[in-house]
Amino acid sequence: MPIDAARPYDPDNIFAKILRGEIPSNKVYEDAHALAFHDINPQAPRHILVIPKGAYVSWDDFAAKGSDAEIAGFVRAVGQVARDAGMVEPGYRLLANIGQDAHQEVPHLHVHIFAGRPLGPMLV
Ligand code: IU
Repeated sequence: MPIDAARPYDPDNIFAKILRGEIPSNKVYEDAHALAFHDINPQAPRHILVIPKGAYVSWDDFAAKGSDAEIAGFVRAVGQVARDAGMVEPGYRLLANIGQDAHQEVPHLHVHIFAGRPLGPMLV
C-alpha cells in the first residue's frame, strides 16, 4: 500500500530496521550518511536502493530538515554507488517515489538506481 509521505516518521519501518541491523540486507555501500543495498524485487537487471541514514520519509522532508552534510553526503553516495557498480557507461536511471500518487511503499526516503539494460524513454 502506498503511504502518505506527510505522516510522521515511523521508526519501525523496514528500512529503519535494516539501518539498525535488525533485518539483513544485501549491502553494496555504506558511509556516515547513506546505506545502499540490492532491491529484493529487482525491476531491472541491476536495481539498488540508496537510503539516507537519517529519519526522513520524503525528499521534501529531507531537503527541509537534513543538514548540508547529510544532503551532500547522500547525493555523493548515490553517485559513488553508481560509479562503483560500473553503471556510468552505458548508463543508469534514478527514481524516488514520494507519497501516495507516486506509490511510495516504504516510509523511509530511498532512491532507486536501475541499470543493466536499455531502460527506454522516461515513464511517469
Ligand atoms: P517504493 O519506491 O517505496 O515503491 O519502493 C520500495 C522498494 O523497496 C521496492 O522496490 C521493494 O522491492 C523494495 N524493498 C526491499 O528492497 N526490501 C524490503 O524488505 C522491502 C521492500 I518490504
